[in-house]
Amino acid sequence: GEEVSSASVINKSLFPVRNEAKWEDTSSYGAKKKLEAWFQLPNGEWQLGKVIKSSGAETVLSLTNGQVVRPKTETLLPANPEILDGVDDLMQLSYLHEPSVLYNLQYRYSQDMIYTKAGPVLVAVNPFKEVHLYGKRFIERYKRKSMDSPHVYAIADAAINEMIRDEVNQSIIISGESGAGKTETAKIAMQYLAALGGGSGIENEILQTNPILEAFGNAKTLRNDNSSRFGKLIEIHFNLAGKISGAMIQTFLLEKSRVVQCAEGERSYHIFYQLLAGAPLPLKEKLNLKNVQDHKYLNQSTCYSIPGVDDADRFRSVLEAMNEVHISKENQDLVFSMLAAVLWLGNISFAVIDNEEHVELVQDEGAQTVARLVGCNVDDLDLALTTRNMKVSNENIVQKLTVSQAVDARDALAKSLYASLFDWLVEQINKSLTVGKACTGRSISILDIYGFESFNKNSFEQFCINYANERLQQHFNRHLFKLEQEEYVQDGIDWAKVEFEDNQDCLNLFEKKPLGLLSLLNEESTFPNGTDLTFANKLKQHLSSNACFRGDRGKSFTVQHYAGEVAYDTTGFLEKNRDLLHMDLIQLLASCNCSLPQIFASKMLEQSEVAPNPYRSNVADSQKLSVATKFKGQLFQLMQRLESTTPHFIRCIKPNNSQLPSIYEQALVLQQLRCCGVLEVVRISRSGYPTRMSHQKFAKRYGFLLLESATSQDPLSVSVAILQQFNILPDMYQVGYTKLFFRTGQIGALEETRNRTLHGILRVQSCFRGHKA
Ligand code: AOV
Ligand code: MG
Repeated sequence: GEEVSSASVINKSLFPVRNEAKWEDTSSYGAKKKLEAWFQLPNGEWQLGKVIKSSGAETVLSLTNGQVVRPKTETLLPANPEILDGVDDLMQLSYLHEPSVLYNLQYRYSQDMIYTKAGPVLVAVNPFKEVHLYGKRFIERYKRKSMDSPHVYAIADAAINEMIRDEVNQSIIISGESGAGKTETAKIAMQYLAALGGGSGIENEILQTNPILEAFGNAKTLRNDNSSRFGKLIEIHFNLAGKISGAMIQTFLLEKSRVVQCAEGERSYHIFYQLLAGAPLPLKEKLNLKNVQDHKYLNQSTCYSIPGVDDADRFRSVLEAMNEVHISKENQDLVFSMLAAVLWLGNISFAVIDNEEHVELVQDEGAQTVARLVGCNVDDLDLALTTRNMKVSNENIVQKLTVSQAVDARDALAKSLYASLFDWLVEQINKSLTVGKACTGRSISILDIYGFESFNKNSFEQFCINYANERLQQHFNRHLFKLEQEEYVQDGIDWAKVEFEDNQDCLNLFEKKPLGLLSLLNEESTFPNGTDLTFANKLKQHLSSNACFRGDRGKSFTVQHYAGEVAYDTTGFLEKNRDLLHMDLIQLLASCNCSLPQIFASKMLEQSEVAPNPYRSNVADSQKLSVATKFKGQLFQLMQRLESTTPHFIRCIKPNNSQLPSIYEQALVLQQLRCCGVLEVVRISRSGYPTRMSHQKFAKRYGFLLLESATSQDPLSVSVAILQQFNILPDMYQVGYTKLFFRTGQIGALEETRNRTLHGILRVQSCFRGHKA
């Protein structure tokens, strides 16, 4: 890995290293005055300054660049005492506000300490370089508990211990925006769990599912060279002896559209490029594979490779992984045939004959190759792609398609083949992972789902992704409040329940029946005359009274998400929600003499039978459930499953948009902290008692400040004496059975007195030393 001195790149003027705390406290009694304070620049960034003078309303502050400013005192935020620099839990900060949290994370990040606790949540800042925190040695240390700094390993370890101790299933829920490090974090957690072993190589099999799923479900986007385009939950099963007995993977809503179209600078799914680069010659010939540039689905973007990634090499890793999870050679060949069929579908074109009345498949190399790979007749392929059988009042009529309808049919077939292949692969992997079938034990689930997305243009994909994030956020809120409040109750302190801002209104906006976003979308999707515009208009007509909704001009609307506003453009919403594969195409697949298309077809038919939909009476409609409905169902199931587990939350943060190491962009980090709810947790903590210290520690740390010794030397009595001497108001703290609980800022004042006293002692000592010399 490349070694970059992270500290060197960091903007020093923003966050000076504070090592010379010599400035004087000019106030007569310093307890309430800060020596340093945070000052907000006009561009929104925060700078630390030394307080030169404070006269009530105005404070004179000397910034690190030498500039002296005189802001209103009320606009300043107090800085934490130095002793709190880089604390490994944000809960330990006396002053919890945006600059102090930002500073603390950056302080740690510059020293490659990318993990920090925010109370019960682990915050992970993406290093974009190799950090030496992983591997056997570290796993061992966390297992032996000889290391306890915040880490994914520590979270995984806690999950294992709690699973065993409480006999409750656990979950590790990872969130954060695209490129923040969720997938890497999930793998690190899996690594730790796998190190527990299981026998018969099951742990290695579990790890080997990653290269397969990433090859088929990840792609290079503008944000992330290895962006997951699906959500994943992996449930790892343990037997009664605490060893891994198996696993089960569930996936959510793969982004199908990428198979047939992708933006400039992005790529389609990795596996296509890997296959083209890495397939041995005989396979290449058998599948009639050409160069990347020759396949239309891949050449819409001129991006064919990823810096630092060898696709051919990755292909070999995927083959190895497939062997490891027991996908037979024959099945592997079938998989590659399907991939090649998808690629060649993209090269199929249509010719207009009979004055645009009729369109015909051009029976060239593309059409021939597709027919051969899926095992059908070229004429049948032609018919399925260019005509449509319809039943109108018990009469069969054949409708001829226009060119654009035929192109849509072709693309729908490609998307559906790929998505079916993905699902089938997951099924094969699951079969291999559940050999043991030991349902007697417990499980730890790891959730790696797409994070909240807000782009300049947001479509149906973002709509679904952000809806999923609203659900997850609710889960996050509920559990954090619960945990927080449980600790108070356990330690026996008085506690009035904290109210918090929940996102139920936004969830209602999505889920309410019949007047919610999802219901209205589904309804409009079934109207033959429904368009994206009529859909947008219906939303405006029915939802404008909802505070989380705003109708915009034309086909747009805005949702006030917990993480911020997102403006959606309804273009393509209905089509993507319907996601129809016409019955003619399903029948074509069913008639193929290749086993995979047959299996795919029967799955689709099965689905349409078990899920009849009253307002989708057209028999030709294969998928009776809309995408949104299926997705919502999956999410509800997921939430139910997570609800029965003890959750462990990891929030990944992307420190810059360039995927580069050692660059920490304050505004970007801040926006994510706000979005992903870390500041929310901090806010919750502030209204409670964020600082906790055991009686022992408190007595030891501040006991020497007592003017007269306490009546008893036991830690609790000493603690109470300190509280009294420093006149800490009764509603600023609570005394628990084992700990003292403080409101924010209280320890800060004590710390300063302690520091001043220590400084005084030091000064006196150096004086003496001076005399001797
Ligand atoms: P994501 O899963 O959160 O994005 P990834 O886990 O794919 O993000 O991380 C993006 C990239 O960041 C990786 O490919 C690594 O190069 C780097 N990275 C992340 N975590 C680490 C780490 N702990 N150590 C070193 N490098 C890391 V998305 O799936 O796009 O929402 O959809
Ligand atoms: Mg990912």
